[in-house]
Amino acid sequence: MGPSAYRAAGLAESIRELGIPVVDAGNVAPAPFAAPLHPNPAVRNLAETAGWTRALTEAAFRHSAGALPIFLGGDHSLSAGTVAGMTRRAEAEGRPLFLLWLDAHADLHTLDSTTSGNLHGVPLAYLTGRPGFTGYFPPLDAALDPACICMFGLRSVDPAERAALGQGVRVHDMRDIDENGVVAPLRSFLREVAAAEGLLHVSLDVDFLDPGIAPGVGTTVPGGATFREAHLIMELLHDSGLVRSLDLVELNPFLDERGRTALLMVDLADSLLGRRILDRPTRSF
Ligand code: DIR
Ligand code: MN
Ligand code: MN
Ligand code: MN
Repeated sequence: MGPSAYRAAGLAESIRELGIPVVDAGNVAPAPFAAPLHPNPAVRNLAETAGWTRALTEAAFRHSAGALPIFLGGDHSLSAGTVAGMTRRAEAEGRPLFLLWLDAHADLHTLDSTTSGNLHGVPLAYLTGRPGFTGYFPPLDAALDPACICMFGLRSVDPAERAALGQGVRVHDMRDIDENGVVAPLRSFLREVAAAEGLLHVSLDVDFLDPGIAPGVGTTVPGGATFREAHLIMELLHDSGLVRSLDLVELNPFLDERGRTALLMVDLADSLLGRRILDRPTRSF
């Protein structure tokens, strides 16, 4: 129901107000995928998620030709497909893909290490080519170099994810953001993307935000990004001109309070696409 909630919150209309043409490409349907049973009995919805990954990889590649696609979820497992598709897009344009992961969680479990069995916890392990996905998920064209990934907002990391974090991913956890803010670390990452002439994909998990402003997600974690920290990140991203694609994920409208989380996510997408404080319509959340 996430995509419907974004449509109801006026995502397309508010982007059009910025003078940007918008096409709603509709919903993606999962492709069939015959995944064998996994030895980890916790793993849930494996074949279905692999099928979504296959379909979303194609959709992301196709819809990113000459456009900036916004992928609406839905579970964060969808990024396994959208980022794989954008890796293919970057490859086709002869440029490296960089990934900004805005999330309370690291989403670095393998199919073997996950204990919740929720596959929203595995996309970054798949995308960086960690072992154990062969035969269970579609084969990747190319694995993403962990050095091309930057995380902001981390505050809930499982022990099995900790070791993988040491493999070169840039991590700005909430402690780091509390001490240093978001501006300097983000600018330093963006400088690196610009220097490498990279394409930037941004993956925004609702639980990156503090639950006080964004209750509409199943995995709230206290101590998240504030309203202004989140908008400032989006404003800096817009100024950089480097963003090529965006995921808005993990919205659960059934947990939302009168659509305020959906509206906040729409507003953040607007900031990323160029809306500024002075030309923002007055809204109450
Ligand atoms: C936990 C929670 N690490 C898991 N992950 C979440 O289920 O693997 N990711 N909520 O967004
Ligand atoms: Mn996530
Ligand atoms: Mn999360
Ligand atoms: Mn999640």
